[in-house]
Amino acid sequence: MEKTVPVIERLKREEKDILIFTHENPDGDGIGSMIALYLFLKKLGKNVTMAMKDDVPYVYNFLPHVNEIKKLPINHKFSVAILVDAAHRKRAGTEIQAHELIRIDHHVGGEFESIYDCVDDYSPSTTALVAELLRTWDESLVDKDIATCLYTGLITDTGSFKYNNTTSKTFEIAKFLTEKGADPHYISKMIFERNKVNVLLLLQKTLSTLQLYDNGQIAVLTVFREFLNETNTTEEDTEGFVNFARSIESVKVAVIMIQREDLKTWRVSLRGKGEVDVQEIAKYFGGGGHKDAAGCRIIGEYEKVKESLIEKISESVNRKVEVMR
Ligand SMILES: [Mn+2]
Repeated sequence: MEKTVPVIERLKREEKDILIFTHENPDGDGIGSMIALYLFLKKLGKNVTMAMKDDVPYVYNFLPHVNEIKKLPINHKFSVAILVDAAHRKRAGTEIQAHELIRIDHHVGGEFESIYDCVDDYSPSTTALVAELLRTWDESLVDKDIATCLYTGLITDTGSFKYNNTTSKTFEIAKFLTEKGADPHYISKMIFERNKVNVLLLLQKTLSTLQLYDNGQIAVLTVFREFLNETNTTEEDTEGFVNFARSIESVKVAVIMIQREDLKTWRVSLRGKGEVDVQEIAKYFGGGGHKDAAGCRIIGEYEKVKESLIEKISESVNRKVEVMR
């Protein structure tokens, strides 16, 4: 893919230190992209470090070489830093020091900063872009560990090939990675079948908050801080909960509001089903994402925050109906 060529040429030239980093609250796509790129560049003898602000979430602790991920911030200025799976370096949640920035991402709304931006918002995942990049560079260096990391991001960002970002190209990349040693059964088992009982208890409490609006077109779930305390779980354990709200037949937009430690900030995740562009809604509240999956942060009192969200979502849902008529 031609978009990857300037990045490859730039990295080939790099003889000093390279940092690879991803966004805070990292997911399978961010971590998978980061480790895959790290392993590949290491094989080429590059001086490379991978780092992020948060710990590796439990579900991704099976990935190869996770223990080599360093903690951000790092008090050192790198020659070049590669941001994966985020539109802006601010998404790292902490300061990054580097002379030059490369971006590999598939989010909508980032600004192009240089020719070293490998951004394609049609790509199902950042790992799909990284797979293309590594294939273009030197396919023979893609081994089982690298393929495992890339396959992980591909299935987590496509909901195991269920979301509308899944195309024949997605399966083509999955085929390539499987041929390189990624084991689909093993990876799915590690990600989706290692739930802790506490997480199910948290899910139970969260589902009890379900509220429907606009004739069942909008579903809202809430994770109050006390739920996390009572079940001895963390915010990262709520990953995927919003999909239960989305799975309701009548629902067009599903929302989960997660109360942060300060009790007044709400981390909001929005999920669509192809009809309503939830990225637009998130953008209104200062966030971003994709058409079917987006997020934002809102500060305020619970009922008021919820009300303003419902109002905005309701506008989009009803506008859609009008257009369809
Ligand atoms: Mn992603």
